[in-house]
Amino acid sequence: MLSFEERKKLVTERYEELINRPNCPIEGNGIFCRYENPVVTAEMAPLIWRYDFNPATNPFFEERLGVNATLNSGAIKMNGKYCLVVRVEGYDRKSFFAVAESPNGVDHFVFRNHPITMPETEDPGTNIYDMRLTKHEDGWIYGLFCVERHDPAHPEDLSAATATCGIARTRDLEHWDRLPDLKTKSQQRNVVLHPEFVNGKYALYTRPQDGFIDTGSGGGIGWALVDDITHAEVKEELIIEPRYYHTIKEVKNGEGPHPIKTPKGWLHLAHGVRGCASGLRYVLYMYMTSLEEPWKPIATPGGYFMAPVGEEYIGDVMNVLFTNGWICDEDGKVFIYYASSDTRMHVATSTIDRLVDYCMNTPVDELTTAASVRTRNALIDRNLAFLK
Ligand code: BGC
Ligand code: BMA
Repeated sequence: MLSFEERKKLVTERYEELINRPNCPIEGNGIFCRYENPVVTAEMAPLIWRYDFNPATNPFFEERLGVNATLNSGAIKMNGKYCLVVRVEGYDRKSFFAVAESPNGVDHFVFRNHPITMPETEDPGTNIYDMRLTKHEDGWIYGLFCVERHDPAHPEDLSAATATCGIARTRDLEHWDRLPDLKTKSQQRNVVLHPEFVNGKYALYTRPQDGFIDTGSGGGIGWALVDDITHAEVKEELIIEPRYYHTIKEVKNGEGPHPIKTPKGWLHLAHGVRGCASGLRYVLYMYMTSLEEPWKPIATPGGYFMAPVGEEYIGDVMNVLFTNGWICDEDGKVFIYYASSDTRMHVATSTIDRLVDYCMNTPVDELTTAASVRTRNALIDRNLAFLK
């Protein structure tokens, strides 16, 4: 094996190569482009987070504090940079948040020196993850995330846990004010803050669930208005994006990042989950809601928008695509940040025009095989007539 100096040189070269690697789009289905390389991986976590650089205390240049995965990242553009608040997971299974920034949104993502030190509430969490960032019209940038704790009702069951929505706000992604956790009747993961006031109130996309994993009677993506974000409480919840039998969102669904405002309506990106022999399959899908009444669906394209391909299938939790961040540039270009198999971050790019076209003109899922064949035959007949 190599010496301290040789290892340091090799490891540093590999790291530099990764963060300087250019990324190229791959033409796909006309709706979005995937990119050749992931944008943030565990190997791109700074070396000073993982290695002790002092030969007196680390004579073999061992990586003693490894990073297991970089996944489900919130996204926001700030001072001209594309910023991801990455869920970084150590070898110890604890997640924390850290900011990685890129000048162009598709490559050269580099982490800031320190991860985020998130202040705690009086009831500290065991784990925090999956932040949704919202630059709200009140002037603050909010981060809503899942706070997980061991379930005190089941002391004997070491996997019994509770999921709650944590809330914090910042101006610079560096200094965070922690607000009290969201009060709700049920457990919550995937809670997202809408960027505008609605009827003078803060508006949340919620995801009520019966237990830690089971959404059970929680019917899908909910909508709730909150009077005071510094003591946020959900009193009433309306299900706006339901789950259905034998669809891509049969078992669960959840809002991704906050919706983007377009002239035609609010554009939403979400995840849908179904069960299969190999476990849960997570895919991404889209929908749109009304500009004036963001809780009312106006377009629900059937099927998935993105599902894992190739290397994306493989990782810590297989067969999973998950998203909680996207950035829309002034020129209408959209950067969709998604994680594959709870392991690494990718980007896909598209435009508002293409995504709105996709939502408005993709046939809805009519929920039976017979209806799906009718829809496909109608397309074939139109094509045969047109191409004659
Ligand atoms: C994990 C999450 C996962 C959740 C439900 C948590 O312990 O950290 O990634 O979504 O369990 O499976
Ligand atoms: C969920 C999410 C994610 C994760 C996914 C797949 O419930 O909240 O944290 O990506 O499971 O493991």
